[in-house]
Amino acid sequence: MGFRKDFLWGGATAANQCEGGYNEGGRGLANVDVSPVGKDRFAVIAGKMKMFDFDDEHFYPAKEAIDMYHHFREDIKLFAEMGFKTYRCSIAWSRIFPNGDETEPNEEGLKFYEELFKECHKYGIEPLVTITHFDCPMHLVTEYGAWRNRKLVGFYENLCNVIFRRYKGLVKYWLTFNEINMILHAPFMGAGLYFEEGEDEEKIKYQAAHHELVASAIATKIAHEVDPNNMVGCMLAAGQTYPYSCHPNDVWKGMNADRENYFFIDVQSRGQYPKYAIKEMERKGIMPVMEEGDLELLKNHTVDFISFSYYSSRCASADPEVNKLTEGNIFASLKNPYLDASEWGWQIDPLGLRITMNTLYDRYQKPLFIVENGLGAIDTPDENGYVKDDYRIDYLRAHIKAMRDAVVEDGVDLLGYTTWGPIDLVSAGTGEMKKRYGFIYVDRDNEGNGTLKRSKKKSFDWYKKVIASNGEDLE
Ligand code: P53
Repeated sequence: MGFRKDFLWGGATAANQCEGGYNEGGRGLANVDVSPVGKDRFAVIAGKMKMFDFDDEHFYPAKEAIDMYHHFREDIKLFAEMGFKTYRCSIAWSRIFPNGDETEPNEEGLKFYEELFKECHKYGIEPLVTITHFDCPMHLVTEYGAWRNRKLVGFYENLCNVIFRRYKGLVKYWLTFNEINMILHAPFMGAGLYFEEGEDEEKIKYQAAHHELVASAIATKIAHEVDPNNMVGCMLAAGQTYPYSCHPNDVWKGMNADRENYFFIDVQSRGQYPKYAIKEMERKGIMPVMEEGDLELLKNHTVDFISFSYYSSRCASADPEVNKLTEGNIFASLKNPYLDASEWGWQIDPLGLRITMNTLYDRYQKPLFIVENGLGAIDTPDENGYVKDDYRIDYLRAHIKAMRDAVVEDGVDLLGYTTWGPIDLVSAGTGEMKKRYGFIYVDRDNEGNGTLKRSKKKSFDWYKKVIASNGEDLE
């Protein structure tokens, strides 16, 4: 026995990292548009450098991205050729509500996704739709302070009301917030949060997190009301934290690092704030303001499945000497001496995926869905424009093996697997094009040069074989 017969193989993208067409079809500006490539990006996505509009000094890769706005038929056709059963994409909120706070949606935006979903169904591909993948209409950032403001819950509810009704029968699998825990690590990217000097950042983050959690429960409620067949998932940036040593202080540190992230999923899946989080927020004086009925909403509308991204495990130490080695990244992690790393320093740990799957399944006992996994690497096309990406195949093969072990040997219930960026797209962390994940090469560089021509890499045919054999043939 291997993967279930209806296992959902596919790939995952996000609107702002591939669509482009930032001002077409009536679309409004969003936080993700104004995040530049280059040295200032991290300060911007962390909410520490104010960037509420374009300037002349920076290059903004999301404006055109890989122009999937105009290429989606061609791209979906290529996904179908690989045999995709599912395609994970996201809806750009500001295509549907350009400012975020309108009462009436923008028909042109709705139409765009309707056509995209229909194109998927043409090939028997089931869309898996992220309602918000790091995006927030800019008007909601400048006028309301984004998710720090309770009003966002209502605006998000409007969005959900519109899309669940409009796409009934076209979309069954929904994710409420991409990597909801990213609000702690990159709050402007994650939730449109920007901080003024002297503000209590933690307090604001947890207040915004509460708003997102309530919004997620409301989305789940509406999705189930509109169509009982709808399946709603939460989405975690996962990756187990290992203690750097067996010193109990390291184990304790690692456990708490994981709880910082599990906190969100505990609420979305178990329907209540975990005790450890309540104690911690009380101690720090950052308990969020809640409205009457919030706790009931959380309790009554938990998710149907747990989805997550997995790229790497993490490592934690309580020893200040060891901690000195830490390198700054979105998720700060110690270097694990037993692991190799990608060109971007992301440590490669297939067994860590099996460990993470088991931990999540033990904790929630709900079906899992791996909605992101992959290797960001520099690809160099040969003289014929062909990319022989054996390194990518090796990474994916090892992770799919580990995932199969979790399913076959450990009994984890897994709905599907979508690799990140089946077609090269803009990196969320760095804004680069040269950090590529795709089976499909896109001719475009970090500065926006290139023809945007699509071509198949070696991994294209490999993944096609993997899907055709339902994960049996990985050679
Ligand atoms: P990029 C950091 C750590 C884990 C997941 O990331 C992350 C990030 C952000 O860098 O984000 C997810 O493009 C995210 C995608 C993103 C992908 O991982 O920085 O959901 O939007 O592209 C890969 O290499």
